[in-house]
Amino acid sequence: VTAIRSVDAWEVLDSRGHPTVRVAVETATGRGEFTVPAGASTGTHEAVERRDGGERYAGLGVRDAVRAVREELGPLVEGCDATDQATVDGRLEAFDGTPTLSNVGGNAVLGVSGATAHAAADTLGVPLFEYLAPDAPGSLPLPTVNVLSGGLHAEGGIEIQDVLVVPVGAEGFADALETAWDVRRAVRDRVAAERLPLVADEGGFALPFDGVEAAFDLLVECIGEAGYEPARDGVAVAVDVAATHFHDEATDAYAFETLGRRLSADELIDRVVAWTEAYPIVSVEDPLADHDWAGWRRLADRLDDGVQLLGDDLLVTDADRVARATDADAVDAVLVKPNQAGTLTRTTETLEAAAARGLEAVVSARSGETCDATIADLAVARGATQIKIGSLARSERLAKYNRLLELRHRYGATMVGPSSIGSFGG
Ligand code: 2PG
Ligand code: MG
Repeated sequence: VTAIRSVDAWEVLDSRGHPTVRVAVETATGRGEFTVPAGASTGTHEAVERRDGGERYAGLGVRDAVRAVREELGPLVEGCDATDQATVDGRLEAFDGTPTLSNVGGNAVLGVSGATAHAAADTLGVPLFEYLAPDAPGSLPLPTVNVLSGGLHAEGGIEIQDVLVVPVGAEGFADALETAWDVRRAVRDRVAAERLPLVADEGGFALPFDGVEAAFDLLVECIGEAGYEPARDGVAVAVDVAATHFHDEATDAYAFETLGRRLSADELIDRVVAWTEAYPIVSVEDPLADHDWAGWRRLADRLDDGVQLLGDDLLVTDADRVARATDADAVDAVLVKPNQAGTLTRTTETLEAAAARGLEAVVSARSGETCDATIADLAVARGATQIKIGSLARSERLAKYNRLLELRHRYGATMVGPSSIGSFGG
């Protein structure tokens, strides 16, 4: 009964209004859907999205990927056991034949992979997290919540992409969400006194700061205004520099418009270290471009033990790159995005590689999302200690936070949180 009977796909629109792929997989008694997310600040080595080009939707259409699911990938996996994710994903990967799934398209492949897991869980009559979990119920991740946005998610703003609030000292997941909400509200109240705050791709505020430090200053002040203590073990701050997107290969420099000049890798490293000394920052993501392994290593040497160095574009949810980065001592944590990997199996292999090597795992949404909440179940099932979904606004973000609240309420999952950042209970 768990054999895949049919695979269907169609084009839908994501939170940026861009076309994306939705796939439905059916067995004799079950059905599952998955909708593929999309990044804006993508890593050089991640799975490749297939887009149609041409006039339609400014070239962003995904009809070719949809057709590939219906005509090529569907027939390939029909008859396979939906509960045998590794075999399904193996067939998809072998058919594509490239590491980045550039022939068929990572969006086509991940659509089938994700919908297969949902169909399997539905057929077995268990919630997705339980189906994906070796030991259910797992623990809830510490939320890292976007408050201020820049980079490619809020053009015209600061260079760095996300300034996040991390409620390290919260009593549990619900308390962590409330704390982050209070801080976001305090920022909103402060800004709304002068202007209507614009909301960026992930629901954070896009503000015209004079420099990155002004963004940190505002967030830290608002943590205090909301009645909390800005501290690494209280209410802390995280940053996603997303440096790849403002690194200029020709000059090997980082274009820092708000400074009015370019920074070398070492100047950027100095700056990042200075931020962590001046502000209660507990996590730094993608501080350097995704090719600069030596730079990451130099920064790792200089960062305080209480600051987590988190690889996103550098690691692209790839188990081999996780191994390389841990051997080089270049990261403490890995960001995990299923659509960077291209299949669920590769995603769980990356989570396993991280666990085996003592790295923290931060399961993450993309900037282009839908109300698909699969990553919430994945994070809980696989014991990810942190999650990054965006801000506490916009339905595509809240669908995932709300799913975590459901896992807490209905299944009793509790927050454990990262050992490197703090310890939790409840
Ligand atoms: C990131 C993600 C999510 P994008 O860089 O971490 O914030 O952004 O999906 O655009 O790559
Ligand atoms: Mg990132």
